[in-house]
Amino acid sequence: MGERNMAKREILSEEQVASYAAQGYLVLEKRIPDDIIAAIRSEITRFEEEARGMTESNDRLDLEDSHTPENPRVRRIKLPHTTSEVVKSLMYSDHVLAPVRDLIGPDLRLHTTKLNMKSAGYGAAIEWHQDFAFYPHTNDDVLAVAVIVDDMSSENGPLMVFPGSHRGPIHDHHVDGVFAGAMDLGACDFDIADAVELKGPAGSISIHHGRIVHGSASNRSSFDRRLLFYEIMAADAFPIAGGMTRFEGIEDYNSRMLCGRPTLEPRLENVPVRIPQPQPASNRSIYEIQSRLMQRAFATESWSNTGRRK
Ligand SMILES: O=C(O)CCC(=O)C(=O)O
Repeated sequence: MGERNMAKREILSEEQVASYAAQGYLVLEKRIPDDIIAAIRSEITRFEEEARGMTESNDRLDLEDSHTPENPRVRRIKLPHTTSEVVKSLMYSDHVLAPVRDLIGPDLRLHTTKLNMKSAGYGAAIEWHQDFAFYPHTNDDVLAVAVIVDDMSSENGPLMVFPGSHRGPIHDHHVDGVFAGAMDLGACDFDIADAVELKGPAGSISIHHGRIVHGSASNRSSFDRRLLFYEIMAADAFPIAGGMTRFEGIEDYNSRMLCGRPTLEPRLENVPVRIPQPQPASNRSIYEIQSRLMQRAFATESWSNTGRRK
C-alpha cells in the first residue's frame, strides 16, 4: 500500500483508503447490481440441489455436520468461479476489482474463491483467525473481498473483525503443535467488546486485510447469510514455502492474474510470518481443521446469536 498506489484512484476516496490502512477493513454499500445478486442466488440453488443424495463433502461442496442425503445442508461452495460463469465474470469485473486496485495496486492475482453459506437456523461458525496465518506471503498486500448475498445484520452471523489487528503479529493458530486454523482470543489479549460487525444490505461488499483477526458466529436466525469471497493479492506477493497456497508452477500461477501484469520479482517486506505447519492429517476445509480446537469461541452456550458474549 502507500505511495505507489496514490496515483489515479478509481472509486475510493482518500478517507476510505486511509481508513483501510488504519483499521484493516472497509464496507462499500450496494456495490453489486441487483441482477448479479439474483443470479448468484440462482447458482446457489443449483449447488444445493447437487448436494441432495451426497453422503460426504467433495472438492466442490463442503457439507454441514447435520447434512443428510435427504435433507441437504451445504456450508461452503468451494472455488465457485470454476463452476459458475456468474461468479467468474463478477470476479473479473470492476465491481470487485476497482476498489482492490485502489488499495493494493493495478497488478492483481487470485488466491482463491469460496461461498460461505451460513444458512438460516444452523449455518456453522468460523472461529477467530487471520488469513495470513494460512497463507503467508512476501508482503501483506493480500485481502479478501466478501460479496454480501443476503442482508447481513447482527442477527444472522455477520463477519466480525478486530479493527487495527492487521498491524499486529500473526498469532499462534496451533493446537498441540499442529496447525488448527484458529487462535485463542483470550490468550492473545483481545476483548470481544472491541470487535466490529461488518453489516450491510445485499449487494454490498466488505474488504478485509489478510492479517486482520476475524470470525463469525453460527446463524441461529431465520435469515440466510451467504457471503461470496474473492481472496486476492498483489501480483508481487509470493507465497512463503510451507503456507497453504497451492500452485503447479509459474504458468498455473500466472493464469490466476485478474488484471495488470505478472512478475518474477517478489516484493519482500518486513511483515510478520508464522508457518502453518505441520498440517493436520485431514484438511478438507477450515471447518474441519478448526474442529480440533479445545475451546470453541462460537459454539458454547455463552454466545448469543448476535455473536456477542452474553
Ligand atoms: O464466512 C465467514 O463469516 C468467515 C469466512 C472466513 O473467514 C473464512 O472462510 O476464512
